[in-house]
Parts: sequence; C-alpha cells; structure tokens
Amino acid sequence: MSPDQITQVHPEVAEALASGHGVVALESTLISHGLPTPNSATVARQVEAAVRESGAVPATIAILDGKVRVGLDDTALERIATDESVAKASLRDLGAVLAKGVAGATTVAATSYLAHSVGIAVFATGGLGGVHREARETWDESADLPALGALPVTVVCAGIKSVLDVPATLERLETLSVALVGYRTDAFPGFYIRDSGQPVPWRVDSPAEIVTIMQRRHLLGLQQALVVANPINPLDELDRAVHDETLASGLRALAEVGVRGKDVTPFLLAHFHEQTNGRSLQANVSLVLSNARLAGQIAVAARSLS
Ligand code: PSU
Ligand code: MN
Repeated sequence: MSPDQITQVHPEVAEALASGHGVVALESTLISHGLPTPNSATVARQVEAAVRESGAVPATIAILDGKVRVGLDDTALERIATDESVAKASLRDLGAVLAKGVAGATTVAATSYLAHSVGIAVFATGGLGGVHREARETWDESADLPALGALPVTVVCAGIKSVLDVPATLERLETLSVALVGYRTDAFPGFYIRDSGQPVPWRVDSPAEIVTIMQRRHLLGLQQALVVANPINPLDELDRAVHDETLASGLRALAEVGVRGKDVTPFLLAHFHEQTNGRSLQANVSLVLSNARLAGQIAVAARSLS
C-alpha cells in the first residue's frame, strides 16, 4: 500500500493546493467531541463557510473507512458530527484507527500532522490543548504541545482552553520553541474570555504581518508551529465570574466522577455547555468561526509566499 492509497484528498482541495489557492485545514475532534451533537454538524458547515468567506478552501480532516480524508463531503461531515462511536484520534491513535477501519476525529496534534503531510500550511481550531491544572499529580499534558513543537504549521486559535493551566502551558510552548503571536492584542486570550491574564511575546495587527513572519520562519527552515492567538469577539465572551464558578464546579465533578485521559477535555467542555445554559456554546462557536475567518485571510495572503 502506498501513502496515496491511505490518504484521500477531496478534489476541490487537491486542485486548490495544485494551483496555489489558499487552503485552511480544520480539525474534527471539535465537531465530534467538543460540541454537543445536535449543534455540531451545523457548526461544522458554518466553519467551512467562514473559511470560504475569506476566499480560501476549507479542508476538514478526519478518518473514515480506513482512510485519512482531507476535505469532507456533506455525508462524511454529518457522520463525524453525529456518530457517537467516532474515536477521538490524536497522533498516537492514527495507525490503529486506520487499521481497524473505525471512524476517527482528529485532534489539533493529528490534524496538524496530516495537514502538513499534504502541504496545507494554515490550520484553524478553537482552543489548543495544553497542561492540565492537576498535571503535577496526573501528568496530563496534551499531545498537541509536542506536536506543535515539531510541525511547521500556522495554527489560529483563541488561546488554550481556559480549563487548563494557562501559565504552565505558555512555559511549555516556550520550551518547545513554538512561535506565538497575539492578533490585535497584547494579552494571551483565554478561550471563553478575551484575556487570560498572561501576555503574548509578540503582537501582530494584520494577516499580511503574519504572512511575513511565516515567510521569515520558512526561509530559516524552522520546524515548529506558529500559533496565532485570536481573542473571542468581546460581545460573545463569558462573564468572568460565571466562567470561574463553572470551571470550579467542573473540576470538582471531574474528580468525583474520576474522569481521566482523553475524556477530560470533552467532559469539561460539556460541563460548561450544560451549566451555562448554552452561553459557553455560543462563545465556543463564535471563536471557532472567527478563527476560521482569520485563517482564511492568512491562507489567501500567503499565496504570494514561496
Ligand atoms: N478546541 C475546541 N474544542 C475542542 C478541542 C479544541 O474548541 O474539543 C479539542 C482539540 O481537538 C484538541 C483537543 O486537540 O481538544 C485536546 O484534547 P487533549 O487535552 O485530550 O489533548
Ligand atoms: Mn490529556
């Protein structure tokens, strides 16, 4: 079996890549595990539409029927959004998910790897994984971090999920030499909230500025990711008191139920969606759409690169 046989690039995506048109990779764990099922297919379509609004072609990545799919048709997208048996697939799961022929939704780590392998340079998500708050006891650190330390992709996100230990994650990103810029902000965004209380090392104010940084990094042959941290629209951010209260109860519930490993992040996100009567869902959708739009603008501006 050759690599081509295991990866199926959607014709529209293949054509866009061949002609140097802007392409934006999108992850699928967000659809399958990050958002509640009745909303997720609609949101996934809206995210693709947001990329198109910017003039780029969306390529949602997932694994179906023993193949990596780069760019999903509507049936495939619906399946990832609604099928409860879809596995959360990080980098280490890819081989098994493909071999067993089960459906897999790719995380930031897995999507970055697969996007890079087919030549897609720009990727949009909601919030990165990172160091969990109980990491001193649990050693729970997302596989997103080492993956970003080894893959030269540009990832647009709203910071790291606020359920995590933000300062510890920023330290890890620094150690891994992952480049970090704040988009029109000096503060590192906190996913549901605009300001995590931590600074960003560099601020940028336009997609063109981001593309210039990408180009300089490319010329140097740097192999780490560039993280573009794009704060949530101020109208959609969560009230800080509500956020802190919900997080505290979520962490208590986590300990009580004894959730571990890859279920931790989906559990906490679901807790937020339930406890805030959909306010956190609205925030999550808003920030993903905004990231998709910005990633589209970057991908279009990057066409002149190389
Ligand atoms: N962003 C969201 N919702 C999500 C995720 C990101 O708005 O559900 C997913 C991403 O796929 C990310 C994963 O890679 O959560 C991190 O999971 P873990 O902490 O188990 O590595
Ligand atoms: Mn984990």
